[in-house]
Amino acid sequence: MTDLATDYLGLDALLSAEEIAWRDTVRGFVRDRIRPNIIQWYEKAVFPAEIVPEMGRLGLLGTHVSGYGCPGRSAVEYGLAALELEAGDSGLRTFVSVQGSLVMSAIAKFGTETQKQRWLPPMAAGELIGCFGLTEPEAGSDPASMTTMARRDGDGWVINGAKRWIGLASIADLAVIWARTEDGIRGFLVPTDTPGFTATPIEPKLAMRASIQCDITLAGVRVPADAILPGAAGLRGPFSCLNEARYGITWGAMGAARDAYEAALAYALDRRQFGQPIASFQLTQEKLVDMVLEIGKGLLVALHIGRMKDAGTLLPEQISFGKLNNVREAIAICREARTLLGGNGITLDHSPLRHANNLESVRTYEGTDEVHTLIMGRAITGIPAFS
Ligand code: TGC
Repeated sequence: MTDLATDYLGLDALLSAEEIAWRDTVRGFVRDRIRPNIIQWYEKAVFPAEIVPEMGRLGLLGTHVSGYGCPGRSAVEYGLAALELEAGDSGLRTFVSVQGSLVMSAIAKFGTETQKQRWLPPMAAGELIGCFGLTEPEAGSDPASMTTMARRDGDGWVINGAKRWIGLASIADLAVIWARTEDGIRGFLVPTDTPGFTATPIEPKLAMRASIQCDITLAGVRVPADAILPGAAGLRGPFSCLNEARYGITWGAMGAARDAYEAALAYALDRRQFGQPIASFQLTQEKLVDMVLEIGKGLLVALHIGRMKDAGTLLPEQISFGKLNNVREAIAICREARTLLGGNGITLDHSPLRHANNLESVRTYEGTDEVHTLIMGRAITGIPAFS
């Protein structure tokens, strides 16, 4: 492969030496710890919990949270980590997103000093795992319609309800549960060993097989008064956390796309049909070039959005641009990459279809294509068209 094959636009020139070094560190972790095992994890539907402390030591958990033992890296550095992790597998990037962007950022943004000191250091170290309970069986794109209730009871709260599609819940130590109260939607820190809390993995799945997504039931779950996140009132709280995760996806999806493209390119250079490498055919080159175009554009979008995030100028509506565009293009790239692999592309020996399957989930969670389209539609017309 040529230099242009791996970085056509020379985008490394837009990164600092420190950013490149960090990116390469994460790339090395993916090469050594994820790539050799991902086929087995994916096939057997195993989340490799044993690598969580390694991720903590590397600084992958709560990457851009500051203080309390967290790495305190920039948004661009967090994005580069997501890019490399998702080149390995979306399931592993999803874990890092749930832990850092959703759970740790909820505590860092909205928690008390005591809550931060109690939970953030062990979560950054990968000693404790968190999950984020927003989505419900009947409230997916419309979390405002959630029915999980928290009512005051003596000096504490009692929570009743159900959550669905909650990453890592069955192995989590702590759940951030968003619930309706008489004062609107509030967040609660619920240790998962609290009586009445049950998490059940949703199986079997055709995507995200190296990760875990669960149903949660909350049956009379009693938590003390200080379990509430005092800084979050209303949907603004969970949506602020979703911004972080959606931002990471903007980068991560391009990692999956890049890996699928590189797999297809290597295969096309090697695979011979009609007496020549299939990379020599015009139709093959067109497919590869289309992938390079969209990966280059997607990475530029991710980097620009990351630089705006670091500058403090990024609007949530601009994150929708990145999430919508980059996941949509990534899934198209992965599917097209599979076509270059022919029948061999449907085996787990090759990554494109695994990535494409994973991206079906990524396309849906953290806001569907439709939700992000309508967020952008509202931003440019001033007219909400959600209902
Ligand atoms: P809307 O009236 O627009 O807003 C309500 C309040 O929230 C504020 N807000 C935001 N704040 C920060 N960032 C954002 N992105 C925000 N979006 C809205 C808004 O300013 C308002 O604040 P306030 O103070 O005025 O009350 O609310 P809406 O109900 O009309 O929103 C419509 C819509 C469709 C945009 C929203 O509901 C939405 O984004 N829906 C998609 C939900 C979603 O992405 N769900 C996926 C959850 S993923 C998950 O739970 C975990 S997946 C990972 C895993 O566990 O594996």
